[in-house]
Amino acid sequence: MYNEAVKNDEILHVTGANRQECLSKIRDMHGTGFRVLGVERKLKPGFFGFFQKDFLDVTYQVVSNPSKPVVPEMQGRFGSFGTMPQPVIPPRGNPSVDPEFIEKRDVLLKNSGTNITNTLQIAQMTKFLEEWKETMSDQMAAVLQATSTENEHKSISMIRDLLEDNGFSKSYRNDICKRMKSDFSLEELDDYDFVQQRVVEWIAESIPVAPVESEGQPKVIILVGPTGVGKTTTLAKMGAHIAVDFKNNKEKYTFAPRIRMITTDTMRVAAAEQLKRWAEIINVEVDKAEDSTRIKELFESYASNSDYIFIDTSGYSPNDYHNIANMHTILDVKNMNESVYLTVTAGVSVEDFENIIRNFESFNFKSIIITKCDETQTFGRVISVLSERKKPVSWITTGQEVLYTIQRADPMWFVSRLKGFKFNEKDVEKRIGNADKKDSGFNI
Ligand SMILES: Nc1nc2c(ncn2[C@@H]2O[C@H](COP(=O)(O)OP(=O)(O)OP(=O)(O)O)[C@@H](O)[C@H]2O)c(=O)[nH]1
Ligand SMILES: [Mg+2]
Repeated sequence: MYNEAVKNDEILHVTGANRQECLSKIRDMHGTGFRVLGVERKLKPGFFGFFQKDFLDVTYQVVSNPSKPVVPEMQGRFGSFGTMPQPVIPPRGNPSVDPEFIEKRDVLLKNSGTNITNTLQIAQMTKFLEEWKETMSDQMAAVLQATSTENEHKSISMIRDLLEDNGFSKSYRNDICKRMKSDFSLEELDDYDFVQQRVVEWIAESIPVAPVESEGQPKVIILVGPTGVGKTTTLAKMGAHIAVDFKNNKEKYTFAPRIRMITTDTMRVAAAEQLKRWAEIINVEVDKAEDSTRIKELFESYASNSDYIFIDTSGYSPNDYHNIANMHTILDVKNMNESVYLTVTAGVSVEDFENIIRNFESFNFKSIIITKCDETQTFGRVISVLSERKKPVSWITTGQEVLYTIQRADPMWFVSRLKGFKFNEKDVEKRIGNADKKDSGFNI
């Protein structure tokens, strides 16, 4: 069962104890007319998990012109057996010659100056360049992985698979595996429990968490983000929790917190109504503001008699540059000392999350709120992006109800939801210095 080449469209597999054996099997069947597509080490099931053996699974294609060199410096390793996986030309071309690149660059240069439209154009440009860079590094990673993972220590391969199951980005997975190779001795790698413990500690350490803000009188809190992520609901949750915290811990307060709510989502009647419905429950008025002049007026009249001013905004697609720029203008009020939070759902893909960060970057958001954490069980995607883009997370939300479904973000909350890892939570907590930092009330 593990020795035969199986035809599956044009992609074929052969398995064997090592690469040499696989390649000689392929040569026996096809001569030199083949191209290796990938090499994967797998585990042959044993009796109740015992006597497991690993084997190599080589994926290949039969080609009519096998000797065509693709990656000259790699040829020595594979030349006589077949050709290497062929790097695909990046779909959008090299930026130095790509017409789309030239066009975007010219528009940008023509409009040079610093206004929001340019900021968004720069975001588009950055996206394009990052995509290109990513395509190139994916190509390189595929080529390198084909040659390196077959010799990888079993613990590293197992962690690589676990990270993938948890949705971590390819670059995050590669970084962790690289660190394992450089930080662990062979004996340490042989101790899989030790390895898992340390890797979870690294993951916990990599999650940037925003500190609780203490400044600001009043605190002006603005939520921005794509459509339907839960901005309005999250503002209602924040307001409701301040009210509940006051009710439960009156000794902490000299007077009841004074809360105001403003919505800039004036086009949709339902949007203001939705916020009003929540606000009524905690006895808070909601004002509408269609432009920055109105926000300024409201801010000036509330500044001296409020503790919190919450500003809700319309959700826009991260690619709707026009409306995002408009919202920027509406929120442009001097001396408001606002804290802007980007709101994103936990189920977002790595690529979309990066795109959202890029296109909302111009709001200079302080931190990120991850909503709908109850709707997914895979948190590697958000951890990867928060860590790689160095964007701190401040809050998470976990349900549609307004009460008790918002809490401050804590790395332990995320790592305790990792699938398949065996580790001691208390030791991780000690390691990241979280053990004695317990939530004391609802501070925004
Ligand atoms: N499961 C779950 N649903 C949530 C959570 N937060 C909000 N929702 C739901 O998400 C939906 C959209 O919430 P809104 O608060 O209207 O989202 P929004 O970002 O203000 O939407 P727009 O203003 O249209 O951009 C509603 O059905 C909420 O009940 C959460 O933490 N978990
Ligand atoms: Mg809303």
